[in-house]
Amino acid sequence: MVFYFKARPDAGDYTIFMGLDKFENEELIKYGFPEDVWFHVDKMSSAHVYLRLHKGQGFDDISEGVLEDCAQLVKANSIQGNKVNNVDVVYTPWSNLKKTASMDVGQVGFHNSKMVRTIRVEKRVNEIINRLNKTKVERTPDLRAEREAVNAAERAERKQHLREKKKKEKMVLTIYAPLFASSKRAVVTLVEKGVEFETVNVDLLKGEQRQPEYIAIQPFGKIPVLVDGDYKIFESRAIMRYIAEKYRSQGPDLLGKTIEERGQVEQWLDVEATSYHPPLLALTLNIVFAPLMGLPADEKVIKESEEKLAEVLDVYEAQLSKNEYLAGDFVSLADLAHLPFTEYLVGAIGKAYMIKDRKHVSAWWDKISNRAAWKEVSEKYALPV
Ligand SMILES: N[C@@H](CCC(=O)N[C@@H](CS)C(=O)NCC(=O)O)C(=O)O
Repeated sequence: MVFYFKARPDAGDYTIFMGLDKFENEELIKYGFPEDVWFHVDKMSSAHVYLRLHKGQGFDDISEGVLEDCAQLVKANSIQGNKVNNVDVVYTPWSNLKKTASMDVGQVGFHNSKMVRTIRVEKRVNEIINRLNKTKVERTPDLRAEREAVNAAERAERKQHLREKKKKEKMVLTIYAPLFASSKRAVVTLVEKGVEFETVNVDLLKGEQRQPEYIAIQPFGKIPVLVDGDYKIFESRAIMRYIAEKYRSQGPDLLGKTIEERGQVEQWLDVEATSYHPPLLALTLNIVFAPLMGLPADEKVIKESEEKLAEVLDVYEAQLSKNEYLAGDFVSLADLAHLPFTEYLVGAIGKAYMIKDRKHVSAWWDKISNRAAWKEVSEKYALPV
């Protein structure tokens, strides 16, 4: 038979329990829970009192009030200890209890004496004992079955945890709309890094990017988007940074090795986004897309954009006469970010001379556009127009 008590309610819902006799105590030792804390009057015979903590709680989580309840109860249930003042009560986690075959019934030792704490009980406090006794319930539990049920639940939880972990590990990244130029910044970074990914097509020409299901993923209705499990990121250059950072330990280090190199990579990524890309985008829209959509090309915009782009490329020429790549003598995201739209420039836009006429820019373009990763991307995910 086991006696169950409720600790002071203001401390939370805690059960304190003790066995009927030393035989019952043996069962309690055998089928205890990792959350159980064992109490005993030091150097005197006493009941074995247990406090069942909540899952995940440990020794240090016992509040002063609950500790006092347990110490009072164990003192009151010691024939000798109940009669004297100033008794010491020892307590330790159930897992620290050591029981060997040679020990007598009711005898117990500790694996680690450092895990045993002592609390001094000056005198019996009847108010505490009476309060605890009012909550007393007797049961004859099947301790072994209870323990086995908990073991089974823990095993199931561990299995579930493992399944989820495996699922997460197996989960491949998904990139939306790999065929379009902005998306290819992300795609080429994935390929450079040797990261497995899946693709989902979004037909911009049919306006699929404005459908509510897509807006739920990308509120601006733009591509690309990268989905990584529960995580989602948009803006092509942000995606590049995310991939390069997450998979830093594999493939080429596309962010630079030092803080100074990283600074240069960021600087040239910004140059691409704010100085190189806008005039090149204007050329792409007016020369490649306008005719497709039956719109007139704006010749003034074309002229001004070419002039602006030429000025930017002159700065690139100077930079690339000093370094092999934009951010230094190492290939980086800053270079890769240029690939998709420069492919339009030397291809459908028909202005390859802007690159070829600049010796260092031309050498740089040859190098980056001949990288295996880019070749794979431009072949596998050929531009739709
Ligand atoms: N700054 C964004 C630009 C994205 C962007 O403009 N994507 C274009 C395709 S290259 C798009 O989604 N256009 C569809 C639309 O505007 O409806 C990025 O780099 O990700």
